[in-house]
Amino acid sequence: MAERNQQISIDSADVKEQILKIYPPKVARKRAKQIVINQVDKDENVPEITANVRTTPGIITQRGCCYAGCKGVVLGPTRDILNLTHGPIGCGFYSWLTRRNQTRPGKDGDNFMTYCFSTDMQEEEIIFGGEKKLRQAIQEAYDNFKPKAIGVFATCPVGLIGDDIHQVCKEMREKLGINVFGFSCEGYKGVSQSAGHHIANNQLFKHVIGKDNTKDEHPFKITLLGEYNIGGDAFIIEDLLDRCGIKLKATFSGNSSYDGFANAHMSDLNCVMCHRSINYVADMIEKRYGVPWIKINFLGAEATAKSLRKIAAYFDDKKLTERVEKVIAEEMAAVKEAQDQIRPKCEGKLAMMFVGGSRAHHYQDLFAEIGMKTMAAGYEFAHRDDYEGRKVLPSVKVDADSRNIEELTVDKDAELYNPRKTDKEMALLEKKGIKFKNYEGMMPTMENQTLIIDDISQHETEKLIEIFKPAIFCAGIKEKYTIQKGGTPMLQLHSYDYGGPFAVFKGAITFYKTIDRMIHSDIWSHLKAPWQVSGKPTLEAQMVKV
Ligand code: CFM
Repeated sequence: MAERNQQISIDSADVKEQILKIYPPKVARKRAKQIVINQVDKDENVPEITANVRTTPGIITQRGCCYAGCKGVVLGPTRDILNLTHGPIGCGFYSWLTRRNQTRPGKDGDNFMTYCFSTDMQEEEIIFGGEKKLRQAIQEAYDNFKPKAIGVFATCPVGLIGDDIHQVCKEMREKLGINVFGFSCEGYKGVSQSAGHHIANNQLFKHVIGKDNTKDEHPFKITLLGEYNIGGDAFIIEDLLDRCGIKLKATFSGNSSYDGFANAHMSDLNCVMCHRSINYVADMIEKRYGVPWIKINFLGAEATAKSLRKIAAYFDDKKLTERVEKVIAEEMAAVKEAQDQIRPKCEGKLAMMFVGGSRAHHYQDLFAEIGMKTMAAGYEFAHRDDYEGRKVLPSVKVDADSRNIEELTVDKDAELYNPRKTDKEMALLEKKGIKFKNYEGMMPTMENQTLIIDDISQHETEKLIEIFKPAIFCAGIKEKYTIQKGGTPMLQLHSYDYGGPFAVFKGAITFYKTIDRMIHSDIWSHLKAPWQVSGKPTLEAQMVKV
């Protein structure tokens, strides 16, 4: 077995075999398609991975549900849309303040995030229907809080008993004179939270975006899509953009407001941070209003500099470019100093990350900046394009689960469609290396022979750690304690373990220091798991052969 923290050469095919060998043949065959050994050719083509498919029953997955993706992820960070869960109290309660999306109160002070709103369905509603209770709850929420908008989220039983939340929302919208809209995001829809993102995006587009057409004369205004202000990331991104003279009109949906969403289509460029959760909105805004989108990344100092330069190049203004370069130079001085201190201590050490649908890619840049290598990575619920790059989209099969989700047909807006750049300007920008509507994916940026694993299971996690002994493993709360008890430093990349922010230049420095501290703490060498003390496992079990 490899020594911890050493550069190692292990045959990935052998590792894959070792991981799969415990599974019954049918499960092993299925998992083999989700465990891929990376191989990038000169045209950046990579092997195909199976993703966005149902988890095999019996496998311990880290995924969440559709409701979590809609109510928790995309709409959760909206401070002044009152989010009302229609369902049993558990769904509302367990999606209440469990994600570290921070917000500032708006000018009007409205911030409903600290409240948990639910219809608290009981047996009576399950049997006789819950629409009456929903109507009452919307009324009560309105009477108490007078919000601008109310979002209603359906949970599993609502879909099963057939409550028509959209009809209730329509009635209440007319009665109260505020925007009330619903999300059919029952937990069972789709194979993971990813379906919920799509449903959230569709409804935001249908019911909120485009409601306010006020013009904004700022010359460099952008909207940030797919940045959720975990641990304050969006705050420091906004500060940085401010210093560069770029106006952040709206963020979907970290530190966001209803008014920001309603007017977001009036900005001149959409910058997509988390492609997985929100690329649909970027596409729809472009089709209807003519606002182009680019992929940016504010995780990693180099990636941040590159993203700022892309934005400046898009606006093609000499003063803006100079200002951006000045800010980059100022920030990079401190970044370099931190890298010089930390890199020699971390160089060559191994990292692994299995997170959500975008961070397992973005955070590799931060590790690389202190010389660390990502040996294995994967997403919980991403699709093939997040792994292989957006160019594979035409070959992604539409399966039964995706068919469950409405595909909106979007046309050009008769009055507001306004391509921000002419075809000629766009072609020129492309020539300069700015790719529009493009996301290169995780695999083309990773080294050959690294392991890419989709929807990783607990067994596979433990096996990887046993074989590679990585210096650090990044994942979420569900895996955290088993990994730590086995003596491996573990950083939560969802919540940042109550640390962060990790975005832009300042966050990069915080990240380097966090990693350095974690992997050099000697607590791990003092730790002995119970089975290491007794020499025997504390519990044994066998897989049923099918
Ligand atoms: Fe996008 Fe996210 Fe992520 Fe995601 Fe998430 Fe998250 Fe995530 Mo947790 S929207 S895909 S559904 S970047 S909550 S802020 S950290 S799994 S990698």
